[in-house]
Amino acid sequence: MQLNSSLSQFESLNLANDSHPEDTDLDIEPLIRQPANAITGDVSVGQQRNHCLAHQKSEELIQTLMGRRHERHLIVLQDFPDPDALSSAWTYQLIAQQYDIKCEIIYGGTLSHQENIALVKLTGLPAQRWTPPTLKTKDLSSYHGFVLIDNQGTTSQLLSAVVQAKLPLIAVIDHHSLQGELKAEFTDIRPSVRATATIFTQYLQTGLLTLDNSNSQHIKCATALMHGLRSDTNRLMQAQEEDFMAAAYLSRFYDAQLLNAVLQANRSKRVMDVIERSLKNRIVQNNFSIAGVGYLRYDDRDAIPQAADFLVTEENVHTAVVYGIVHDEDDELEVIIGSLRTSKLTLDPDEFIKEAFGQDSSGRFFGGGRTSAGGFEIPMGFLSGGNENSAYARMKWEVYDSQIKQKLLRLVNPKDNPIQSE
Ligand SMILES: [Mn+2]
Repeated sequence: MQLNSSLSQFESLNLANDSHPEDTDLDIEPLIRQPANAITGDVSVGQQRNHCLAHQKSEELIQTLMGRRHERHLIVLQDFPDPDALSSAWTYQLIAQQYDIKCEIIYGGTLSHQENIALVKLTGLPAQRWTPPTLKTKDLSSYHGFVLIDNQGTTSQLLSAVVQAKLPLIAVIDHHSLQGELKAEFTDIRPSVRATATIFTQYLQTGLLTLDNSNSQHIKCATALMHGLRSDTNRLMQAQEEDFMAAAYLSRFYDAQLLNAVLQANRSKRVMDVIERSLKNRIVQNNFSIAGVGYLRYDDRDAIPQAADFLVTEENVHTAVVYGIVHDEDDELEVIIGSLRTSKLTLDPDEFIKEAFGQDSSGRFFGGGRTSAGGFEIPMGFLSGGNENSAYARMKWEVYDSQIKQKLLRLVNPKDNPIQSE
């Protein structure tokens, strides 16, 4: 079986290094016989390091999963999961299944981007929405632990429930900057990698799961990974060598027609309206484009990053920030949600957002980011609701809008701020 053979490869490597250096070539041969190496023939030092790390992490993950056989786990995603998170979680579920571990993929918010809805529908991706009422019907003590993928718990409202139920954190696999101390049995956090899907594709390449072209679930999962990898790398434009290597590997399995169908999903009229508002309201200063879009419904939340994606395409703009007040169905709960997109290599979205908005009273940042993109969420607490009075609603928006602009412009037009380099 593939798993056993990959284990014995590690063992043989150790043996070779420890006691029989002269046999090294022979013993290592199966280990380095990977697709990427086979194709390129020669391998850069950096790539070799990546392969070592991927192998080491795969080995550690196998050990963790072996120790957790026959259990039930929850894979907790961010509230608004993206293709990178969804596809990576599905891959984890398929890997863990081989150890008779049953994983359920859950998220607390909603799938709001039309492409994400299409991805889940067209591939049959097994993700479940757990709203607060759903959570009440669940007996969390029937699970043995939880896993965080493409997030570190800071963007999920479900985290407090699993922590309260005292479920142990079994694994964290992510590519966002470190968000704080986490105690997990297995940790693979690599901020230098552009997509969590790349990390998972490397796991596949090391043999954690053997993809089979005649297995339709494998084909769909590989297609989802390809979509995740593309969407987190701005259609591969920000991809690096290891992301391309991962895409090359997936190209043997993915279904190009299915991917095309996912990408063809159209924007709703409400999303178009939000983009229009962002275009109308934007102010451009020092190559930053900043737009507040007012109130929008929870289900349309993903219009904000899409508007930011659009604003950053204007000439002389390198960074776009779009934000609005997102409310639930009964206007009870309101939260400021914002997105940053940048094409400026020296601007670190994580640093920028943390610097702009600071922390809440318990020391938690309002957001963070990864390469070229970031997001923030500021709860409105006591000021939530009361919008049936339109004068009040307008006034509330104006206050938040000015406050956010002040905080952003402090960094955009600095006298001596290190983040601004021009
Ligand atoms: Mn990601």
